[in-house]
Amino acid sequence: MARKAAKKSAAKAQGTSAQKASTKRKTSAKKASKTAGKHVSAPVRPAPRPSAPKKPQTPAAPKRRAALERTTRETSVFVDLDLDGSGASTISTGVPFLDHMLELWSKHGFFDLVVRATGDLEVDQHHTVEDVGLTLGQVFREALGDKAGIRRFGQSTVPLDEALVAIVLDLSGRPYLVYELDPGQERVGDFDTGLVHDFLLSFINEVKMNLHVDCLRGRNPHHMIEAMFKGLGRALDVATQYDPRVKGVLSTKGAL
Ligand SMILES: [Mn+2]
Repeated sequence: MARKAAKKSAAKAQGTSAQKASTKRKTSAKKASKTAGKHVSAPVRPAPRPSAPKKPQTPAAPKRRAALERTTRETSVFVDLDLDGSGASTISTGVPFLDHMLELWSKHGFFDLVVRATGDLEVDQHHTVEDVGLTLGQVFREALGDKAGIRRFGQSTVPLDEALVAIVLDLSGRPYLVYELDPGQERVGDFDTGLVHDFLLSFINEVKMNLHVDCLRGRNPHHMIEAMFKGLGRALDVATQYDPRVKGVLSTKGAL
């Protein structure tokens, strides 16, 4: 019974192929014999090819991602960072204001970021904020790799209501911070605003970068600090992007 059905469908397929051949001379005999024995509906089409494993069209850019767990007697910090992300983040440092700022930084830098930190918050927030900055800096530096092909410099001026903050930076290999942001208040909620300076110092020392922060104007410290973190994310996004004109590292010294 099954054999009969197969024969019938084979005949049908051959017939269809033959018909097609008569109208379209391109259909080869080889193809007709291939389709014979299979149940095919007219018109005969080449069977979809099994999808081959996808290969990158061009040589793949190096994956710019790094992760690190750093534990001391004061804190334990885990950071996972992808420089070529989408801006997705999962952040839990025990300091809600810092979580808020790192989320903004990741979003506006298009960095994928995971931060998990536990620290001696019973002492104060200083160790935790500083060590998150330090670990993030180490991971950022590692993810950057040899800095070949990147723009190196970045800048961004970001407003938030009345606040306006300018960021200029250079992934130069030389740590230097100029921080001209006076929040005018010691605290935002329970967050010590002075810790932003400490966070940035830890970060830039590990990344080995030059960073200038100028708060051009502002009244509300939350706004000023938030504009600073957004601007830092944006400027780092610019500096880390590849420029096809940059061959090797963008330096007359040949090293960054
Ligand atoms: Mn906010």
